[in-house]
Amino acid sequence: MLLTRGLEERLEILLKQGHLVGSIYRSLGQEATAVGSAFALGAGDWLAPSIRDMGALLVRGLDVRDVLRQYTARGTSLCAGKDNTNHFTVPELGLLGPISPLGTQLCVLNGVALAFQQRRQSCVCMTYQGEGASRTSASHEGFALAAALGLPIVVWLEHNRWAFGTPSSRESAVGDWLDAAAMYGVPAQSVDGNDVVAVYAAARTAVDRARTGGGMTILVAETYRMLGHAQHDAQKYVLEAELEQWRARDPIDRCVAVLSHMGASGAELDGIRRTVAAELDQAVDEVLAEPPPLADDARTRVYASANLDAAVPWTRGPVPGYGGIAPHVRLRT
Ligand SMILES: Cc1ncc(C[n+]2csc(CCOP(=O)(O)OP(=O)(O)O)c2C)c(N)n1
Repeated sequence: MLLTRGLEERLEILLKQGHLVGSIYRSLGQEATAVGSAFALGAGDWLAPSIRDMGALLVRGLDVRDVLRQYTARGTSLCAGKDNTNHFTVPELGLLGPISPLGTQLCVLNGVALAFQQRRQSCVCMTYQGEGASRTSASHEGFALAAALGLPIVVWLEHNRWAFGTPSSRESAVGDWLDAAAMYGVPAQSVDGNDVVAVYAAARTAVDRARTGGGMTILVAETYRMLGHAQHDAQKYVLEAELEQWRARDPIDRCVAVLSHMGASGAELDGIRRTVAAELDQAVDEVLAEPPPLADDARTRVYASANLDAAVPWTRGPVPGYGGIAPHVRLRT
């Protein structure tokens, strides 16, 4: 959680210094949901984060330098400078890049989960949606299909009270977002999203259920978006008193309190903070020294096969095995 927060703080500084080409969407106050949940996954599982789930990427093993390269659009970045947030897929880490039209990501991850189910692989998928995203038609389709097919998937509904400037009370007629989750006929549970241990425990139960054929679980993380939607949003529509209430529930402070109660010394905790800061300082220095993309990088890392040539026209042809009846779009190589 400290690594997540420290990394995002550095990104904010880099933005103000002019090193970022886009914006940054902080997960301040929501770190426990991303981190605790991802810890419940194992090797071979897949995770599709939302923009607020930096912590989940780091737990899955993404190098902080890869995050910095991405936001500073380095030629060395996962998208070779073509994306400036986290829209990348890393198969080796089981990471499926977020998809910008809200709600659609669940439908795509359903495809991954369906493949696991059909191949009888005991792997699990996990994804996240803001409560705003969960009001889209694509999201409803995704939930309905995953529930009907009993797909091995865990979905976090991150109830952080805001979708851009719209309060969650204006996004839905339900008062309790657990009701919205429960309507799909699958197990649903409300979780204190600012309590990393509670998040992990709920995720673990849901992941185990999915892995053993029990199908989808929806987990509602009760949390709060402590900053504006992105850097350009000063969050003027939020009452200071409300922010104050949630500041008192800061997930890192709460975790520190638990660790102290369990016997961790102040020196130990300071040591963790220093290690994290040193790692981030070094990563920033390294990445800023790396080169920008070359013009040719615009053509790389877009398609799965490096041999595809965008100059060759797309054509329609018969699908093998369907008697040549069904049309199919494919690339003539
Ligand atoms: C279908 C669609 N509509 C609108 C947008 C623009 N948009 C991007 S993020 C966002 C707010 C999302 O709110 P929520 O899902 O609650 O997630 P949060 O930002 O609170 O984490 C909006 C409106 C979009 N990307 N896709």
